[in-house]
Amino acid sequence: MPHKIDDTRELHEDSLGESVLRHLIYSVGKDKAHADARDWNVALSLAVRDRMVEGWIDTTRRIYKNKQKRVYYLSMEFMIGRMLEDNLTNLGLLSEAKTFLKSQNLDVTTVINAEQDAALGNGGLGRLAACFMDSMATTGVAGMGYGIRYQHGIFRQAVEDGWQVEEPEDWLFAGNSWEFRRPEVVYEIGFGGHVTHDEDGKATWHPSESVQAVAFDMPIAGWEGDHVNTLRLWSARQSGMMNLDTFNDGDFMAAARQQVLAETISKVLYPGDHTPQGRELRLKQEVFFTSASLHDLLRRFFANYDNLDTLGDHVAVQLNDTHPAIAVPELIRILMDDHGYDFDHALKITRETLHYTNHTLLPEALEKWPRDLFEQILPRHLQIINMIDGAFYREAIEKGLDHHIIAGIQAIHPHQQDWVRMGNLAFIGSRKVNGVSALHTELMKQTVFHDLHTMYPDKIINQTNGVTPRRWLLECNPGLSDLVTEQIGDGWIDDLEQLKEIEPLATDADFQQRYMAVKAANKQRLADMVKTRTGVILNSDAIFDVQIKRIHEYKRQHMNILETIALYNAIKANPDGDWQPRVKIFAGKAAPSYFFAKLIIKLINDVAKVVNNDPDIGDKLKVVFLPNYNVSMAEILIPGADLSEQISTAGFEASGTGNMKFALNGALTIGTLDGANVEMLEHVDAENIFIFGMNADEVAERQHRRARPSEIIKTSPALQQVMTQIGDGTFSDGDTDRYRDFLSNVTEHDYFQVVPDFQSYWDMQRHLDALYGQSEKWAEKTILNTARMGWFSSDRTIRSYADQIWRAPHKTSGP
Ligand code: 26Y
Repeated sequence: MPHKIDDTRELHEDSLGESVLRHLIYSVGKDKAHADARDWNVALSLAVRDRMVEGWIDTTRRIYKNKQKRVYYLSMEFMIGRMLEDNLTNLGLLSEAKTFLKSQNLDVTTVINAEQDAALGNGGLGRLAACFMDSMATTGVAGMGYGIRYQHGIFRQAVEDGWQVEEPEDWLFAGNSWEFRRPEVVYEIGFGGHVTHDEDGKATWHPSESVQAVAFDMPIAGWEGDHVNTLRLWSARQSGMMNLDTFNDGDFMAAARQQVLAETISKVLYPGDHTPQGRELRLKQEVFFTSASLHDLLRRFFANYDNLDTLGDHVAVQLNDTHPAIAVPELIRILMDDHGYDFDHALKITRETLHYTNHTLLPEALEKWPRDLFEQILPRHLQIINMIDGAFYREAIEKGLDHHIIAGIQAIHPHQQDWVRMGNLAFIGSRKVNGVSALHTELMKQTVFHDLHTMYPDKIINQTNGVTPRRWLLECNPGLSDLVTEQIGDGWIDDLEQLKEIEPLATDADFQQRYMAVKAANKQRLADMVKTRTGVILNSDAIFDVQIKRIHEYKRQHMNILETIALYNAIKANPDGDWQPRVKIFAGKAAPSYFFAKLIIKLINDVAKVVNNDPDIGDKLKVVFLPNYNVSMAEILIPGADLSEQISTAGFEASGTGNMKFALNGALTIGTLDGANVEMLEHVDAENIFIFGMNADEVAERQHRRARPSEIIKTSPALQQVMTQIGDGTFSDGDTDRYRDFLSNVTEHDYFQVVPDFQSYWDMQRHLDALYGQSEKWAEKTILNTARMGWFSSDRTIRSYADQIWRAPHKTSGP
């Protein structure tokens, strides 16, 4: 690396290989003869980490010296995946590492795969946070991520007899090579207790319990490694030492109990995404990491400035959904109770500093907490929320809003008093509020935040999501990366719009042939993984049709499996027909408490069993459910896909980011006009993306009318047959009970409108079958997708946040 700061200049002049060997002996404590893949992984990771530290210290000094505006990204979730290849790539060390591993007769993939995925998240929101960390470092934003160092990330999903079974995940069991424990960075986080006021009215909160938040840091290097930011994750620890009196009395269990209680706060990730969550422990987790992060960033602020008046000029805080929304009253509390600001001034500073991103409109995923629970755990914060509501009320009256409307948008409804509504609180306390795609932002204005938007018409803005091209093209698809680089150079890696330059090659026969050869190799890699994990052997001439994401009704995996059954029936009715072979691949986790989602997984597996073993079908159709979907699995699935399923009920998927990764890697999209699909359509053009079904307005209208699906089913013999088979036990060994709930859901209510969209979905699938047969046309569209997806780089997204929300400096793109 170009960077050598004075005091480390002489520290490692040795080659990467030499430092790996040194770490193998002195850090891992093994010799070559006894080292296994994980030992090599750790030794290599430590050698790479050494090389990140210089740029890290250098970046920290530079930001401090220039007083560069800092950006803090507060997120309950960071879905990072493996870090070794990412860091090797960004530091330009990948080929040196590969050469060295080969010289030791080691298989590179085996060594890289020995790292556990860091899966500290549920899905899209957490993965977005990870892409943003990479892009903030690449674009030179002085960014820092704050989250929780969960001891157990999202559960491991096993599939037993077709049903999802959750198993504990233990990513830290062999340690985490990337992290630095910072025992000196520790904050006391209080809960419960009461509040006193002195004669001047100054409040003091006396918590009845407290835990310590201890920092663990991971360096995050941007492309080319010279800007290195920090991801700081908090771990919970008992306050003070173990109670020695209890211990000496011989009651070790009682002493240990306190410790266990404190540590539960960072023990495990809550595995729900769009399900209602009302657990005290989750609220404590939110307070825990938000409060620790605010204290930490203020401590850093005071290294440069001596009062908080101008906080918002030097610091921008981004709240990743409402999970850290407690930051609003917590920052006001610190300003008032610790630094003597009056309420109005504290609110003003807070509203200059905080910003809130909304990721969902689903009512059940909007956080609210029982007021009583708040009062118990956070008595001072509740007082402050009431003050915020009071100030807000006065503002609203001044702006001419009516009482009823105001009551509906305050944090606490003044007459019902039962809930603290975190979305309203975050909105009121933030300077800017953003949605994550154009459509989603528009719907925010029209629906959940309608009245707040009327009151503050400039607050809501759009920031369409993006994905990092380093992980989601360069690393996961080396074949395509090399091909592209051969044609246009490697400038696209941090300036993805340069991919446009391959557009003229979309109709070039030679380029098409080479592009499709890369796709074929990626399909083979995917097929090998499927064979290893499920035993199913895939025909690589088939269309690889992939739907991977959390299992949820609004994402409509069930519409996909219904279409699969209809296709199975059609093939069976005419086995000698000229069928385009297809492989249906599904993967994704269901929230443990979400029965219907688990039933969808069971149905997929039941259908797979019948279809895959039917001799009439053979290679024409295969169905696969891959257990335990995670980031590393996505890195194999996405480059190997021909077709990407983005089929949510229009109006429900805020953005989607998998949709972008697939298209970038040359899969064609079958999808609805939902989330960022709408903007993908604008970028790739209507001939290159396959949109079907109702739009958001039509869906809303139909839901409003409570239109019943039965009329439509009657007119569709194919769909009727599918329903009959699911009910009569065709796929459930004669069990006519198993899918009773499923059938009544779809045929009676069908809230997510599978039935009215079914026919257009089916028609579009058959259109794609025919198109796949015209291989030159397919190749052209595939190449155009890659060429036109440059705008969806998260580097673009981050620069846009930096300009429009954070007002923070960054490197501009391009040469
Ligand atoms: C409150 C709790 C139960 C909760 C926990 C996690 C609620 C929601 C979530 C996660 C939401 C989420 O992942 N949303 C997704 O965010 C992505 C990034 O913006 C979007 O692309 C995707 O459409 C959206 O569903």
